[in-house]
Amino acid sequence: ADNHLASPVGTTLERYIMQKQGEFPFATGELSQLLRDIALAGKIINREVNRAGLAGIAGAYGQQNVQGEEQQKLDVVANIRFIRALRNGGQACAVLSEEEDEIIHTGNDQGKYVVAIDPLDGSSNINVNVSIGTIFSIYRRVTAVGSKATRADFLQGGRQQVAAGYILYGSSTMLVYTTGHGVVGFTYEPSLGEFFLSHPDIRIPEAGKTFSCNEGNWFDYPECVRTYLTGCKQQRFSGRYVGSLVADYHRNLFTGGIYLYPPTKKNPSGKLRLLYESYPLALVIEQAGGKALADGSAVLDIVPIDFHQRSALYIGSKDMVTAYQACAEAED
Ligand code: AHM
Ligand code: MG
Repeated sequence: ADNHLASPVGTTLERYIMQKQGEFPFATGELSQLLRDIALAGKIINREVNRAGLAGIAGAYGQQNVQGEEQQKLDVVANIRFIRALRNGGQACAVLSEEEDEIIHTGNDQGKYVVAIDPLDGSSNINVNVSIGTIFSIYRRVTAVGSKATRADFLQGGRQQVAAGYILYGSSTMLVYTTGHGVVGFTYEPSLGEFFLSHPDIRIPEAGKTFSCNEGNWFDYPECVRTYLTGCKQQRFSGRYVGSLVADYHRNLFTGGIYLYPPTKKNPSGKLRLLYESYPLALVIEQAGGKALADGSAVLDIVPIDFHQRSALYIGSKDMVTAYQACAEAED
């Protein structure tokens, strides 16, 4: 008689993580807890992002800062909030952030994981009400539990990531991640404060008809990139470029497409950061059946040297990235 009460209302992230953990009997639950902490950080940043438009008129809705402090920039706020969530969560012993030069030790030296983040990506879009995102990458530490994390924990290489993903603050807020067993997507329900499973198995279409790059850099692009893009145009593919990596990537993940950030005069090694932009998105794309290249190798095979090193990035549908690769190899 009470059947209607038992009818599923959707799987929350919490429940999903619990179920998955049950499938791995020897898992200790620490990675699960870390993913929950990241989701919490996402909710907090989502709140700040949503409020951002009101910040300039703070007085109008009674939120004026009594100390008269200057409104902090959203990317700075996101950085602080994210690190705080990880510190309070306890599973991450250290964090590497786009916003900070050096490793941030959380004080949880017992934590088994380290996390690299771009807390709020899409700098040109942050203050103009256009989609932005958070990107994260997780490693199991290689240093002894109980000691302080070191550079070695972060410089393990892309294939050693145990989980990676992103949060997109778009028309809806979504969390998309992989733990190496496919890619799942959750959509945030703000009135309930919960992420719900909306995309249980994300696969990128093998072929696509969308290319995403900053064409303003055309005259800096290597010849092979121009050859490839010219081919896209001859086939009347669509050009789509938000200028927020997470947004461009997310669209291509769902509809099929390729995102390109080649080397330019200004950024001779590419613009995107290997550890917290290229690596995590490359792991997600490979897990979704797509492909991610840098110059000369798969992104995940690049040997990391520096925390903030950059890479070229050609990422998306398998067939498109392979076609680009053919142009690049023909030029060699
Ligand atoms: P950021 O980390 O300073 O925000 O830079 C990364 C962003 C990406 O989100 C985006 O894809 C790219 O830079 C856009 O660069 P450009 O404005 O050169 O096209
Ligand atoms: Mg960034």
